[in-house]
Amino acid sequence: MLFYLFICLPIIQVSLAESAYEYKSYKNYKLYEVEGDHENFNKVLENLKDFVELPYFETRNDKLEILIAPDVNSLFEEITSFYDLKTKVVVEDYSEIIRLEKSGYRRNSVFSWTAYYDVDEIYAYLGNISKEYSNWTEVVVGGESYEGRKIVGLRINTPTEADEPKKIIFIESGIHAREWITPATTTYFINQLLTSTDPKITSIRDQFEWQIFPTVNPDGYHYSFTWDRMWRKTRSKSTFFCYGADPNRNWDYNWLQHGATSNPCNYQTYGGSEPFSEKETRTLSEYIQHLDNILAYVAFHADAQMLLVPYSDSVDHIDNYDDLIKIGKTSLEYGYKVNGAKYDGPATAAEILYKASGGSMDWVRHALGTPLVYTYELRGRSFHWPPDRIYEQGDEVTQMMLGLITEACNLDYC
Ligand code: 0X9
Ligand code: ZN
Repeated sequence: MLFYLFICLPIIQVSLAESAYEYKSYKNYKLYEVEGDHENFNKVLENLKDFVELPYFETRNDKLEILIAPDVNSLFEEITSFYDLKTKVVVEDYSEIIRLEKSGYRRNSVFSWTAYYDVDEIYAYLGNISKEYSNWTEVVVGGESYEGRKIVGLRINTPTEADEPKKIIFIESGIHAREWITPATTTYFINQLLTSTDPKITSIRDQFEWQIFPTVNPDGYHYSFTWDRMWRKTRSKSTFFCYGADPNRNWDYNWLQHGATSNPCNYQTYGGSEPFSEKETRTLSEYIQHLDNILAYVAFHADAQMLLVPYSDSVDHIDNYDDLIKIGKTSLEYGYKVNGAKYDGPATAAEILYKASGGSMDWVRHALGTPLVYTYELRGRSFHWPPDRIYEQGDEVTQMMLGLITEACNLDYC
């Protein structure tokens, strides 16, 4: 305990000082891109990781992206220069991005896709829309959070002549609190399924039972919305001072093997005290386990702009890998036609992103044998996406889902 107290102290001091009374501003935090030897990226991170506040870092496209607090700036410059790394500031003042993001246009109390909304507002939208389409939609509860919130989703199941129950398409989104674009595009997609007059969209709506959960980490999302924009984890209490576990490292498959840490004070990838230690993952996994006949499990993340297939901690290819790739490619082609945005993949995370164990996608595939399992990493920069452009990714996701289903049916999965 003393050990954690020691390593957390500087981090705690910063966060208490800045966020005890108001939304953490991130004033003068700089987003850096670092180029050079990868081994040296790790050395820089090793030097900083447990001693200073690091709200975000990730290696992407051969570059390290890292957000640096003003009081760490000179130390960071010193260490990177010591390891012969080239640094470039890509965002001068991170608080400016947050300010713009929060100033999205809200039409008088009508839920829309030109602003970001807190979890209660998202749930209110689901409640309202389910009343509007009460003959074939219902609000469903997929689990519960540490702070006692429900994990609320929408079930869409239009009437059918067939005797057989429909296959289910399950959508999980918002497992990482700060990836705000994912609940926004998921609700956008719900709206498309319910209101679009495009026969292709109404046809996929009618062909399946949909279970769509826009924010499966409601405490974390609320915290990110009201206290700390960069919060990723749940909000369970781990030690006197450290909170939350990474809900995408907490599922019971190869738990803590790769890309996760057992340090509860780690801001990003603490895997929890044991598999399913988090109420969110435990209750949601129980809910999913009791659903019959899931054809596809789709998880939405941001913002690596790629499509991933299981497993995330191995480069081995699973038995229907070729089909998953073919279906994934068609999905990306459909998405590309909307705005010309090119995604990496489809591939395993181990091949194009990094190895990470304990994610929902891997557990679903391993424990339930669900045939089609994907993680979409949507677009953005360090989890930000302008609110007035949510519709772009909403339309892309709609088409990507259409492409996925079209190709899956071509290959006889439907
Ligand atoms: O690290 C993650 O959990 C995901 N990337 S993110 O930047 N959104 O945090 C990648 C998830 C890959 N899938 C699994 N690990 N199951
Ligand atoms: Zn994520």
